[in-house]
Amino acid sequence: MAKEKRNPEEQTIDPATRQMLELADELGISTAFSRADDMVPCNIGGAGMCCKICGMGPCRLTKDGQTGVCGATIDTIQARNLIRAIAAGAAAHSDHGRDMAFTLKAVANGEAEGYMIRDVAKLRTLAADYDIPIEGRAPEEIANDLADLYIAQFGQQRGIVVPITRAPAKRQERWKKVGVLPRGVDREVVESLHRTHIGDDQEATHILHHAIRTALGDGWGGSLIATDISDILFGTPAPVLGQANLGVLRTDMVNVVVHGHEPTLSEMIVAASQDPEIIAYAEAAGAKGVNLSGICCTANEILMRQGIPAAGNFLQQELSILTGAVEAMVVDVQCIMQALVRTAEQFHTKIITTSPKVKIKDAMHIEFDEHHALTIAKEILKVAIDNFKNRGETHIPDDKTDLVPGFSHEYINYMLGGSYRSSFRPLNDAIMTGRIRGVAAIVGCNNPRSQHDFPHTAVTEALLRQDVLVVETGCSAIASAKKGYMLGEAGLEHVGPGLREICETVGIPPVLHMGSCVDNSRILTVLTQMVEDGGLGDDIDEIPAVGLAPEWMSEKALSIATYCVASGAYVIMGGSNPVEGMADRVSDSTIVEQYISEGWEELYGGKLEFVKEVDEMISRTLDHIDKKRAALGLPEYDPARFGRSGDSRMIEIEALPVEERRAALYGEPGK
Ligand code: NFS
Repeated sequence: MAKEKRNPEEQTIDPATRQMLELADELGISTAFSRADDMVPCNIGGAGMCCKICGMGPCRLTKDGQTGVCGATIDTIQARNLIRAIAAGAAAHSDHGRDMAFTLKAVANGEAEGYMIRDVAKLRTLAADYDIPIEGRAPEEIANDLADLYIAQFGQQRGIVVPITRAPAKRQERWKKVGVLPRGVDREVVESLHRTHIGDDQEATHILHHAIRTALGDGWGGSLIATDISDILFGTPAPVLGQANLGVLRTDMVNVVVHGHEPTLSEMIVAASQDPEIIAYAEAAGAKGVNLSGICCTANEILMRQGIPAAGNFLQQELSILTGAVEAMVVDVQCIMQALVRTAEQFHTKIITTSPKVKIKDAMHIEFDEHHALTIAKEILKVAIDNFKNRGETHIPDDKTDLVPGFSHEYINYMLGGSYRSSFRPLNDAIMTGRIRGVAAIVGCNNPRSQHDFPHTAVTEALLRQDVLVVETGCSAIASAKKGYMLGEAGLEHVGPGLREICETVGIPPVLHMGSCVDNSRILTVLTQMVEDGGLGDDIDEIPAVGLAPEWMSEKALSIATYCVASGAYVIMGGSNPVEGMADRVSDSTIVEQYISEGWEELYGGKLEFVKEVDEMISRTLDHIDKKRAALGLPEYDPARFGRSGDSRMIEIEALPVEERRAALYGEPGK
């Protein structure tokens, strides 16, 4: 296959990214975009047809009926590759959850410098869910018990992981019947690895049965634990004003970009950056202070809680360094490219690794320890400030867009019903009447194999026009933020009439930012409450909703997709299909492809499909939503019925002559 070099217009739709890619070309610096163009993907491995789990191979199965040296068939190999990826994704999310649980334990025992329990109400609600006594106890005592309970979920051998008891009752019954309730988070990941060792589980559907159990241990285990504890320690998100894109970098301040996933360090860096000692230190270095911004899911964590701006999503990490304006990029875990170090060498930027689990060759390492977090955060900021004097020419794009993130499950409840009648009732009602056609969760990564941000925003725009309410997390959320869909009125011209009315009445943007990738667990709890509030069936698979990851690339995305399917959702993944096999040559789809779609749908009511074309993603989403509406006996979606109340009606009324306006507002006199 010939190598194809794309120009910046073809590589991304984002103007700031284009500008930086042009600069990279000029300077002869490689980026993930240019490396993707140079590296032709392996079509054998990419389609799941390569097995390298033992030393007799690697075996490449490219002909119909061919097997590996051990006799493994293509189905076995594809299923093994898929479950291993899911297990790695589940491990990454869950290990994050574990670290959060240990931090909570340290905070409860007064051993974590700088941290405190910020959301006592959420702590008490969760503790009560698990029968931990709350009356007459200090938050620290309750937190200590909750931390112990959560820590135990990882190494637990028998029983079920406790957060899963928060799923709808009917769903739990289904999981019990099929035998996929996760016993312990780590146990399921380990079993995935054991089953896929040479000479073990060799029936594709049996392997994939355990993939469901492993992924459920992530979504309703590790990830949900991570979200719960982040809210308890740093506050449950509520709307706040923020900004997104590379234009958030400043010429007159020390720029520190935090990148990765865990909020423990980044939250402390936020606190340290506002410390008078650090501000004075920065001023002494000739800067106006420290300007923090985020990349990837760390960006989402501090954006939705503190309004700290997001410099960009996954594919903008290297580009932020190309601006020449970043004194330090501080990274923890996940989605961090090794290429950052080579790029940083061309500028003055210091790459600082902080996790005991992640070092990058030639990067500076300042190890984070939650017991001395504030001290370490200040040390890191001083390294950045000391580096300010080495800054050369800068090229900061002008682009930045305002947004309002922070739509946690709890806030949506409050927003729709106030403190005393918090509820999802208005949302359910709007779906039932057809004002809102359905709900789509658009999540996940960027992938340089597609045009950066295009699949995310194209799917989002099309669904908004069709009155589909969109919730987003991760890099997808940052893509929408940059386009302005997360700012009330600003995004509304793209929105269908019924959804527009709801946005205007409730005062929400058409796309709700629900947090980082680990916070896809929030989407599970939202769907659960939609079921519990009634009118949309009695299980998640009955809701007219679809999940999409239009630019997926990470193993975590596969784990998320799988736990959403197991929870009843139809999930569409864009880009490459890791179980495509020889589908195009032998039949319409492989056995594994069929099983994760039709097979899983029979068992869980949700299905997983890999769809390359954006238009196809949109049409399958709408078909599924309409099918679910029909199954619930809801009226057929008809955009002509709505859009004549709320603000748009007021605009029409205000344009009328005085008498008619009065009549429209107050009725005819005497009537
Ligand atoms: Ni999630 Fe993808 Fe990474 Fe976050 Fe972005 S790349 S799977 S969205 S930052 S985890």
